[in-house]
Amino acid sequence: NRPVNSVEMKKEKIQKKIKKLLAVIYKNNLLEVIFILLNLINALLLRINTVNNGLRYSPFIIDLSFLLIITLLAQKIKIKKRIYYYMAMTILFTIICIVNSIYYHYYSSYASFSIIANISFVSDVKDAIFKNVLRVPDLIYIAAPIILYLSYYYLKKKNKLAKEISVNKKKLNKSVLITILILLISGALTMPLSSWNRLYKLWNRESVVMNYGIYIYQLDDFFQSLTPKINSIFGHDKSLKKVTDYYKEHPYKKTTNEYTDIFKGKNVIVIHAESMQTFPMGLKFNGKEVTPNLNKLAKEGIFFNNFYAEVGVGTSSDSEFTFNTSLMPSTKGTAFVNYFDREYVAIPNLLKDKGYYTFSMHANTGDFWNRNNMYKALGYDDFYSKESYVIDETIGLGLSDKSFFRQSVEKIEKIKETKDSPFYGLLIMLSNHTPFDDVDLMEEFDTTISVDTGYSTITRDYLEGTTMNNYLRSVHYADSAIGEFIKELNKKKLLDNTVLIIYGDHDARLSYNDFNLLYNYDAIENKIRTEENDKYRPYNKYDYELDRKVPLIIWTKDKKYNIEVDIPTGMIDVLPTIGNMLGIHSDYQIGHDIFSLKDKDNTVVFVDGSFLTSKVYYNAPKAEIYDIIKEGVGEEYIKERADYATEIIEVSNDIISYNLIKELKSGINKSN
Ligand code: GP9
Ligand code: MN
Repeated sequence: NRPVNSVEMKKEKIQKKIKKLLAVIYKNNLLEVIFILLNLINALLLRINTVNNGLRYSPFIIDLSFLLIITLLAQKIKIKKRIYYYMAMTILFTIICIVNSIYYHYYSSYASFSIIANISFVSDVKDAIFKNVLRVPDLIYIAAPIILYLSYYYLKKKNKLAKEISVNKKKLNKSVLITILILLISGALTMPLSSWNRLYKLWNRESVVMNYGIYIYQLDDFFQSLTPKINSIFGHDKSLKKVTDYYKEHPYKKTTNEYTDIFKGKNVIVIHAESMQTFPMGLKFNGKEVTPNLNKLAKEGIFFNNFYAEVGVGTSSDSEFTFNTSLMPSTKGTAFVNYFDREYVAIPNLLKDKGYYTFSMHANTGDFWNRNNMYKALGYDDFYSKESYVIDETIGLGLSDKSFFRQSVEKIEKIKETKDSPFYGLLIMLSNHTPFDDVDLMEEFDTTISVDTGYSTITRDYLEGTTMNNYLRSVHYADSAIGEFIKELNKKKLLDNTVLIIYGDHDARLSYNDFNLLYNYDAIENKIRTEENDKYRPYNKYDYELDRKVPLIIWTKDKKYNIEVDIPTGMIDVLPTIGNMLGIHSDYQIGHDIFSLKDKDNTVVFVDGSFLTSKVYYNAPKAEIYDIIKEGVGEEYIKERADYATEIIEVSNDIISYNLIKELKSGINKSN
């Protein structure tokens, strides 16, 4: 049967080539193939056992590439000795799988070197192993090193192990490298863009394993756990001096104002409003407010209308960090993830010292942002995370805000009944989280505009298809969840003797074009207004950057304190300002009590060194000044504040990296 045309000839050629390649592999690399297969299966089993995504393409391909690289590294080792290397690697990978498998069933997340290195954790692990010891799926991975050794033994006996490589080594290595590259590119193409960011931030460990597989996750975790340790080896003395000098120059001085101690001894409920910005509070559609509940609270309480979250890559967690400690967030990693084993002075710690019961409630896994661990350092007595809630209605990332609040009220009621002390509780919302596109909550708010053209009324769904549209509906849902929560609290008499604090944790990363459409849409013409139009609302890139504002509201049921504060205020100012009301302070707070500012010209610092005052916004990376009051400010004004911005960023970084609060505290104790 001779081939009749060129296609078949080509086919036969390829078949021959594959056969030849297989023969070469069979002769030279049987051990490698078995090694790769076994560890690939283990990684797959682990994913089936944990995230249950055995069929996903990218982690499979990345595991394969990773294992190919491991075999490439073995090429430097003598053929006879390679089995030791492969055995050692297989045992290591098997341990990684077993530990993560056990860990996952206990904590719903993956193990981390930095967390395992933490002593207080060891007893938990013992607990985990004890509770899980009889689970067969956690031990199934052991088969890999056993099979590898048996195969080696068998191959050796049958004389099928390669004694000497029979092909051009360089050529082989090159083709393996090309294969790895192709595999990696094909894997990358199937991954969502956000997964790259997660690999770097490592705040959502589950998603990293889901996209990159267990081996890359553990490698990533290893280096990330090492970074803060390496950072804190060098430069300690210089930093200690800088920080000590800073506090000598800016010591905490008690000032009293009309708000001092007004809430002393009261219960505190803090709502962490996910991605809640300030601008929706000023919007109405068809006569209906987007955020009627927040608007009401703002009117009846103390409303900071020029308030900014000062987050870095740690987003939600940075907000919590800065709110509670009055330090800027870390710019070398994330305080919650990389520096949870440090000492901090935080609102929960301070109130605990005053006899409060402190807790946090959040219906996501406790491992997100490493809250499980960081909360111990911040001083929370208890953390009611996902396991404490019945997931009976989900939106976006997890339990819906309405259900979360419903269930939380019951818990707070119980706390009030059983604890003989005032309480401080943080409630972290979840539904209004990017990408804001959960269909269930979409139908609730109509964002169309109706205009009278003189002849008829036309309705324009002008925001249709934009993230802005989804965001506003999602915000409306979150607002109504807050409204329901307050109603329930009131019913259960939980608002008496209680202060409610609400903050937006960071902006929602909406686009400039979405804002411009929102502010400059001409419904009659059905287009966006330009500068030539009389009704054009000026909106430049700095107006856009300043639209990142988030609300901060302090409210009590008696509506005794109602005032709107337009002084630029940052998250860092929360502890000094609210602390003054609660009768607490931190010796290390860097922010200011807004009600004690002499010239009312506060400087809000952002993590990239940019800053805002009531006169200017300064964009540090671009070194551009946006003159808000259009009166012009001197160079000195900018320089002074730019230096201050750098200083407080550095001081905060040093405190966090070198665990300086611990040292400063013991210094103070010594001098006392
Ligand atoms: C996670 C939630 C969201 O539990 O707080 O975090 P974010 O993505 O906003 O940083
Ligand atoms: Mn957030």
